Amino acid sequence: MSFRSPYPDVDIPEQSLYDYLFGGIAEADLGRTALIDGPTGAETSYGELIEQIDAVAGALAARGLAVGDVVGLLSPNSPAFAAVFHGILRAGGTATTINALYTGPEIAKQLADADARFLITVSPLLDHAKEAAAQAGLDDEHLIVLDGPGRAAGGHPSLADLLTQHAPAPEVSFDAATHLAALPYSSGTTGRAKGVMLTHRNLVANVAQTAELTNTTRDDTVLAVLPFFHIYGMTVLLNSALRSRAKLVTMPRFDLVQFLTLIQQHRCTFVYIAPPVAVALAKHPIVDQYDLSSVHTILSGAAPLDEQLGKAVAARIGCKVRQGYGMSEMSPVSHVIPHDGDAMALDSVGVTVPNMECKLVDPDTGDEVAVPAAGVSEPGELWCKGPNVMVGYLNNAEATEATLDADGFLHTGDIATVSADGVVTIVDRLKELIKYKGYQVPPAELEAVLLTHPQIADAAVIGVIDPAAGEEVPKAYVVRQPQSALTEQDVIDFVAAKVAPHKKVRQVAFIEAIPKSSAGKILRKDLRAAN
Ligand code: 4UW
Repeated sequence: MSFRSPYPDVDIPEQSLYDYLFGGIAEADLGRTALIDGPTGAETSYGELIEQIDAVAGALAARGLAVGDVVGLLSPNSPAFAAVFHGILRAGGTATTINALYTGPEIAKQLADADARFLITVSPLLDHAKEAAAQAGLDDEHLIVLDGPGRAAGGHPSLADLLTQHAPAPEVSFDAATHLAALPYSSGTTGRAKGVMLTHRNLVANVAQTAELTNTTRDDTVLAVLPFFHIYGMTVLLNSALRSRAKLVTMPRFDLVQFLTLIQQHRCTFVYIAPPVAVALAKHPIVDQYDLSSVHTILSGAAPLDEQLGKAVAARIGCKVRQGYGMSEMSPVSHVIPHDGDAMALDSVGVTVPNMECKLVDPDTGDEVAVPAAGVSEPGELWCKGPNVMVGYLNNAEATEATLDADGFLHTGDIATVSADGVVTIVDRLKELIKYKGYQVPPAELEAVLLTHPQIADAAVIGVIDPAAGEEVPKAYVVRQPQSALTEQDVIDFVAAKVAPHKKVRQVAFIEAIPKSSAGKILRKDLRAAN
């Protein structure tokens, strides 16, 4: 028995994301502030943002970007990110957004897999970007450094070069229902990171689906600390907040003092976070030194929020705390506690968004779990269908088929319950994915790194809860080669040198053999049970 949103379906216009967000902008809104660069205070109005988007689109097209070409975007949050992201889409390109903490080889892998034609970055990341561009076969003309000195000064093309080129935005036409807008990477339920194919329609739909439930209004000032490269920041900040004509204050990375200072200084009203920020807000003594009275809502997502923690934040800041749930493969929001959801438990993820159909399926039997007439259902894997669900993984029919079934349901790999009134609670994770501070850590990737060590015979990685921090961390089970004197710290250091900081192995255990099925699959359940 499937269940749907308690809210009526909404209209999803057949438009490009640019047309949907900016096409109908009121003349009076062009002068409103769209973005404030947190560190410098520099402001960009909606009118200026649109001009920049058009100029970036024109300059990229003049440099040879064709409809359907992929562009890598590797940058921390800034107003320029917004102009470039939407400029790529405006030119008919597809943005593959890359984690700014990635190592050179990690960036190169994504660029090569996505077949990116350009890489756009910032000068602090230039070393990694150059290494990656060289590995992916991109020459200097195709590496753009937003804040760089520019072509005239002998550097790479810069944002100033693009903006002063004054090339008109190209006339492009594509089908919003099928044309790819964004290609974020996610490991999904198993294996390594894969390109998640999201169309213009997917991204337009998710803004429309969430608009009435939780989104910001034109009176909001939104702190944009969640990274724009991740689907959560991309949809709720770059798309939803801009569509509602709110004001975004960008932060390049999380820093508690800067976070609190910017809220106080700009009187931020709406703050999207992941659970580790909630821990700081509930517990850190410094929070009391700031005036956070402007905040009316804090929305947490990307990993489970503890109910007591959420309540502590609400009491301390004096605001509403809400939780949402999503997945890159759903553009991402499928569930959220709405504005008026005060009665919903904070450890629930609220109700299904409009235009989506969901069901719970027993992973052992394949039977659908009944939605109860009263009380709460049995747990089951959450399956979701709707206009925000990806079209598939790039060049990976096998992974697509394993995740998206013939009826169009996406198998999330999360275990949930649903109450009689449609409130969903995520209770467990079936898939192998680990979340560290809301970031994805694909175990398969770390296992491949571990196996390159000459003293490691076999390895498996799972997520465990670190009792001190109360959060999930990656733990490696390692089988040493005979006579190896490898220590736990050696293993941690070896992986740390090869991956982005959030993917570090944080615990190690040496064992005799990795438990495996007769088909050779790692029995992660057995490892989890041993913890
Ligand atoms: N509780 C438990 C949660 C939760 C969760 C996610 O990196 P991805 O692909 O995507 C995300 C997206 C999160 C998100 C987006 C928009 C939004 O409004 C919101 O809430 C405010 C959250 O994280 O990882 C997807 C996986 O992350 C886990 C879950 O396993 C999911 O499949 N996850 N949110 N609230 N688990």
